[in-house]
Amino acid sequence: MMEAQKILLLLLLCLNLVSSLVIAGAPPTCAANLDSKCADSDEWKGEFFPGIPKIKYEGPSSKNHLAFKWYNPEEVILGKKMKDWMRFSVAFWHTFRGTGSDPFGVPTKSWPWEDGTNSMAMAKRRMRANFEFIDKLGVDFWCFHDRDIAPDGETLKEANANLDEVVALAKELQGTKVRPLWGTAQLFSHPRYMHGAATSSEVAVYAYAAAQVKKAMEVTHYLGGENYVFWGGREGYQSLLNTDMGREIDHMANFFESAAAYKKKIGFKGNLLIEPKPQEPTKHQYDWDAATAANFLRKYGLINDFKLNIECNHATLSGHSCHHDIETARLNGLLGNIDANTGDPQVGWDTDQFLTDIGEATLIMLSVIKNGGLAPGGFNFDAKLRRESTDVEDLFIAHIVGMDTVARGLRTAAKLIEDGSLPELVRKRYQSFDSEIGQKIEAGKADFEMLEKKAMEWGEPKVPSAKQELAEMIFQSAI
Ligand code: XUL
Ligand code: CO
Repeated sequence: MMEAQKILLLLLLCLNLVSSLVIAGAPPTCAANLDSKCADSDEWKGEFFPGIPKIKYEGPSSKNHLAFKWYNPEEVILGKKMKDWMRFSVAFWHTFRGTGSDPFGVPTKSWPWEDGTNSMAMAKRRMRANFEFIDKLGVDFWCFHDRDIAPDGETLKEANANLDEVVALAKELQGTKVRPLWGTAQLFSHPRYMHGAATSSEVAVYAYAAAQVKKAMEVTHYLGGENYVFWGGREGYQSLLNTDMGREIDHMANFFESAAAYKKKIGFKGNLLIEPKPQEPTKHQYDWDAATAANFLRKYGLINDFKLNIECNHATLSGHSCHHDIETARLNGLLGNIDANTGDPQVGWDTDQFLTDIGEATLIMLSVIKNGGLAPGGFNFDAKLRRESTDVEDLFIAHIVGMDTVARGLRTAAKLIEDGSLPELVRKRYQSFDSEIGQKIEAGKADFEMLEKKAMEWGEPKVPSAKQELAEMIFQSAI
């Protein structure tokens, strides 16, 4: 061995010793470098998040960054416990598979339990970390894609076997209270899906996607999942010159029809949810906002079989506010779930940030209250840490601030409803329709001849103020 190599080896050994000493002094964690019992065994009794307590509600004056200031799960607001309004969920793919990589850079996060592989042992260790996280955060739900939680296989059969093994562990770790808010199949990252999954030009890809969804529905059902989601990241086109859009959208409808039939066949009682999105990352997406998705469902006679999963960052990418798409879904009777996140208004792609805007959260909660809640849906944190946030505790802080923001939105929305001046402003704005003629219009009993007679009789209408600034004043004074 050359001298330089010897010195390097010595240096590495020293470093290793120092890190072992640091680890020995610290509370135990399921670190990858512990050649540890926790790698894939049931013997591990240590913690993945040592030093992080169970997160408690301490009220708005608390300065503890590991406590809730606004989310008090058992507190009753407008007749329902906060936890039942929210039904918060942790997204496995961001929280446990997010690495901080982006189109310009490699991963920035190195969680102590990760060994850099996509092995079965790693999948199981991550699953244990997931349930410790969920327990400490105090939520009842989690969401997953098939390929986040278990490694893919050489064949579909092998991939299914991997999934079964990890799902069996998840079932055991879930206990009796925790369950998936929704599960889904990952039909976008593998090259086979480059032309789409249900809308691929290749029938073998359509069949492969169907098989993957079939399996993912089965495991979601087995885990007691409350919903099943379809997000078609690659269902769209780059150019209409080489695309038969009509045929592709028909295929998408065929696919959803088969999924609805299979749901009934296996007795899955949860909702099937379609998640609209304008582009990912370069395609023109077929179900690009709540209205387009609602029209699609109506056109193909699927409106009674599906609801929508509205993601805030997707709504803003389609040029709407999150509130707009939630209201559109609600008014179509389709509001099934919210993927709670936010985008950066200056950055034109899916940044999936944790929602921290209280005004936005209040608007969202006004819709959720009108909807009578979201159950069996909830709020899934489809959100990730910034690339620059690299401490383990950041995972907790991000969820805590997200939960507190939505909780604060609920409190403010309840205040606005109880105060009554905003609903009264809206009621007054439309009160002319409470008249005899207005009621006839609303009952569909006013024909044009009758309306023409009235218009002649009334003469030039007096048009009142919309009082928008007053509405904004009332809204902001409640926050
Ligand atoms: C991607 C996205 C997905 C879906 C599930 O933008 O939101 O994670 O929620 O596939
Ligand atoms: Co989403």
